[in-house]
Amino acid sequence: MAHQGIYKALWLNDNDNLEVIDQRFLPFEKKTRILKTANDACEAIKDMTVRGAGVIGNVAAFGVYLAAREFAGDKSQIKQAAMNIRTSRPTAVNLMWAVDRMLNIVAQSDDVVKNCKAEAIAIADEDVLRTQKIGEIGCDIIENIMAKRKINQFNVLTHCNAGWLAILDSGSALAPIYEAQKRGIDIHVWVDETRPRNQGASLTSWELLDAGIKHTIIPDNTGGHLMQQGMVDMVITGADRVALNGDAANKIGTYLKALAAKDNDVPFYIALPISTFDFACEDGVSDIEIEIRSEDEVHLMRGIDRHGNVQDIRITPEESATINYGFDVTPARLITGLITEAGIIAPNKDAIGELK
Ligand code: RUB
Repeated sequence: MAHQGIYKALWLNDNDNLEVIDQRFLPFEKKTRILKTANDACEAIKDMTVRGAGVIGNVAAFGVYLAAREFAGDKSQIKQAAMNIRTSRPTAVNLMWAVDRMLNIVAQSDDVVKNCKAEAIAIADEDVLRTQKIGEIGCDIIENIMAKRKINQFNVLTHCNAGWLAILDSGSALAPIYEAQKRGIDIHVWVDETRPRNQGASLTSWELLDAGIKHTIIPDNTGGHLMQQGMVDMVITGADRVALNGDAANKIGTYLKALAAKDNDVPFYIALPISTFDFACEDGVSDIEIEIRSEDEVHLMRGIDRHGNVQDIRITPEESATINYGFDVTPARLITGLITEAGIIAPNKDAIGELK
């Protein structure tokens, strides 16, 4: 619930600094990190203290507020800091969307500090409402499929983390699952581990465990087999950027799940707020910039040793080359529908264009 800048994944603390859950240490340790400056916000996005398209957008928005405070309303310094934040990661469009919205306020305001704070809170409050709506609309789909197929238990497969750690306050892909729990639906979630950073194994599982929702963590290569065996009723993922033609960028590996879903007639939905559409991008597969991340994420795995210490251990020969694309693009033809706060949108230019 929205209440004056206090949300599950981040909040304005008593000193009016932005406090965020440090997602790098989950599920082993629940630590927070305090962001006092625009540069702190920028670093937190870059080093994955915070991640997930929605939350990156929120940290960026509050980051512009921190800049406004730090530079006492000096518009040119705020703009420079905002542009640094805007380029901190390339793929999730919510980051650029949020910074541009904040810069609009900066340009129009006399009391820049006050208005930036209000706007960052407004963006976050809107996300809370958007994800509630996404949850309700997505859960209606679940109920429809269950009624049509006369099944009493529902198995959904998800990739990466698109829960409340990724977007305030109930997530995108996980919002229908939280809503299903509220409605008393017997739901079970297949959680892709999501190599190389394991956002599924470490974050989605942590969220679902906390909520008391049945789930099973699976190696990334397992989904196709489960779908072939009739063990998946629906796939839902979030998105980092969806183009005007309906192509959707999401965590690397999403495309393979969509292919397997198509081959097995499993409905494949993407859940996203409208702020994740990039209306200027005509063709997702050819035009969305895909982040390439550090080779270390492939070479090293984070875990906990038998003494309870969080450790990074190497799992590869040091000399072997690796490549670490952060995202891939699922073509629109593989997507059953886009679950947004405005309803279920067909993944094509006509339907998406109407949301502009
Ligand atoms: C996160 C990721 C998530 C989407 C969901 O990647 O791919 O599925 O961001 O976004 P990363 P949201 O962990 O590299 O940031 O839930 O905000 O719609």
